[in-house]
Amino acid sequence: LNELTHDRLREHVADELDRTRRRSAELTDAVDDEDLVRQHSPLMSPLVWDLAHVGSQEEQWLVRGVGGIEAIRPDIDDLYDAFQHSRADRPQLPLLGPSEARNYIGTVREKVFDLLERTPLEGRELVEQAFAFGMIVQHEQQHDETMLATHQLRDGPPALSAPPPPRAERQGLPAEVFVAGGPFTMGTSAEPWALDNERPAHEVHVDAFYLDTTPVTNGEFRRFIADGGYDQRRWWSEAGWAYRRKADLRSPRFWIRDGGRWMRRRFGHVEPLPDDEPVVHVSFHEAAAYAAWAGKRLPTEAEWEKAARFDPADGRVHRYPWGDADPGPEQANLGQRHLQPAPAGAYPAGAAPCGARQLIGDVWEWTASDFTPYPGFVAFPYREYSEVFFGTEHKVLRGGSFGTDRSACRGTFRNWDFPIRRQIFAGFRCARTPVEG
Ligand code: AVJ
Ligand code: FE
Repeated sequence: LNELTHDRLREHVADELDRTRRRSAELTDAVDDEDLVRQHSPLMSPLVWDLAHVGSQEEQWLVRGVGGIEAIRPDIDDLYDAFQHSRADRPQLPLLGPSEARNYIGTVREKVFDLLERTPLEGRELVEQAFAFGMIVQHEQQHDETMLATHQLRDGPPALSAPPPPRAERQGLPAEVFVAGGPFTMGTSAEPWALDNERPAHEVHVDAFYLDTTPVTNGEFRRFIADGGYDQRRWWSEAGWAYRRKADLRSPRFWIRDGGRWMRRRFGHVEPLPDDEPVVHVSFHEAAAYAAWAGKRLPTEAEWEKAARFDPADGRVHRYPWGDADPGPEQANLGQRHLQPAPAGAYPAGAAPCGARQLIGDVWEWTASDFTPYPGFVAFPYREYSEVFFGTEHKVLRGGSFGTDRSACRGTFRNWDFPIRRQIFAGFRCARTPVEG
């Protein structure tokens, strides 16, 4: 790599840090100080916690860890350690106030830019050094999506706005696409900003399957409700039914029954439920129950990734459904550009070789898979990032949502959450095993 390349990489990292910080500022400048320190839901931290947490991690991983620079606020490490305090307990902590938090993350960021200036970003260490900065970008972007979910839970007048997503032409689109059986390469060893849980690349055999061309829509989900889906034990797993009863679920979160019709609340607006939009704010259990009712099932994450990345034309996997180019506004609804999913069938330029659409962006998609390590997994940079979450407690979600940044979303990216969670921007699509004979 020549000098120019190093400078370009440095410039790219600096741009990504700036772009990300602007989003964090937009999400937190949109409301007043009282709103920033308030807990809008026991499921979420106050926004001011996320803001300072992002700075605290940046101080610990980059300023101290990579830079070996003297600590700025070692006294607050514990306050912003997600493992020390549950989200529900965070409002009671002696947190930094809004202006203190803003000053603190600004000070950390100045040190990071000094560090970026004098970090060689070359030779053997290049990948590791660039990764540390990339991880910080992704971490802040993930918290920006979490803060967006907090906005969705917040009561009161709308604070955020964005233009509507593009329309869709669904006519002539088949309901399902076919993916032939055979091996493909799952995960990655090459993607420079891939997190530990996406590594390493390894071969996986997947039997032939059908996959829904688009995510399941509100209109389709409405039919499940109208057919008594929430009241019929037979569509639900044991854990799903127990949760359905305990939480008294009757519809996706934020749906409102208004006389004879369905409305939904979205970032402070109450509006008619759009039938053609992918359903969002459903738990894994509701997704699995719908799939059973439809005579289908949820895809495994291997199936999802094969549909998204494998191109039978060249026998290779690609970074995204459309190829190896970074996502742009033509391919996918990412990056909080629109504050809702685009109608099912949108983004023809983002279609996968198998014909499936909207695998990237719009809504996170629940898969049937538990969050477990790939063969050859090595925890990096520490066990608390992914390893401590492996097991049967969490289900994998794929593909990112309208709230996910492109830096934290790719064909190999794995998100995870508890199967009862509904405040995240999660929907699903169904899969089906071909009947033999
Ligand atoms: C990957 C979205 C499940 O929000 O708990 C943020 C990302 N990890 N800070 C989360 C994360 C540490 C993580 N998820
Ligand atoms: Fe975090």
